Amino acid sequence: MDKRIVLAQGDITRQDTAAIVNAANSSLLGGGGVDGAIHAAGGPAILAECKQIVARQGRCPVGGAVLTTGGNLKARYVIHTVGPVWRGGRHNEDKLLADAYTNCLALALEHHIRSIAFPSISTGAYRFPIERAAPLALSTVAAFLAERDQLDQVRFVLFGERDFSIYRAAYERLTQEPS
Ligand code: AR6
Repeated sequence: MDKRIVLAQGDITRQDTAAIVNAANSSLLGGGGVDGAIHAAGGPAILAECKQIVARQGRCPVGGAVLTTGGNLKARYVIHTVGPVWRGGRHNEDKLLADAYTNCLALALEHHIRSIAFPSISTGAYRFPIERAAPLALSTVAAFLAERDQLDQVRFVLFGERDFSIYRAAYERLTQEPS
């Protein structure tokens, strides 16, 4: 596994990476979960910029990503992405989840961001099974990093102990796989 990928247990709003990722919805107007926590901690400047983006380019598609200020957060930027809602696994959910991670990383590179923290996208309100999401998230990020050296760290910040141990197990499994 790429050593630039790091797992941590905690609150994404407290991370000191240059950018943190928000698991948003297409309206970009806020919500519960990570989205609510990020807007609450970052203050109104984030929502104001989200509204400008929606006025300019419309709602954010599933798998897409947009960048705003980090407002009052330690992170300078928030990258808002929209993961897929789990609908049984046969509605392109895997591809859309991978797109969400990849588009966040591509946007980070465009803005010369060298460190980024992800939550576990789609595995809360959107009900994507975390046992399936974890290896997909990790392998998608590893594949992206394998071809690029502009990023120093990609941190996965897992909120609960159970989420953290599922990601850790997936990380170890991917590490053992011959590459
Ligand atoms: N830091 C890190 N992870 C967190 C935090 C936090 N502060 N809070 C929750 N999590 P969710 P989704 C974890 O529901 O499934 C919103 O209403 C949580 O335990 O935040 O992509 C949006 O507006 C879970 O593992 O995002 C959308 O409508 C993970 O973050 C919808 O929810 C993702 O859970 C998006 O749903």
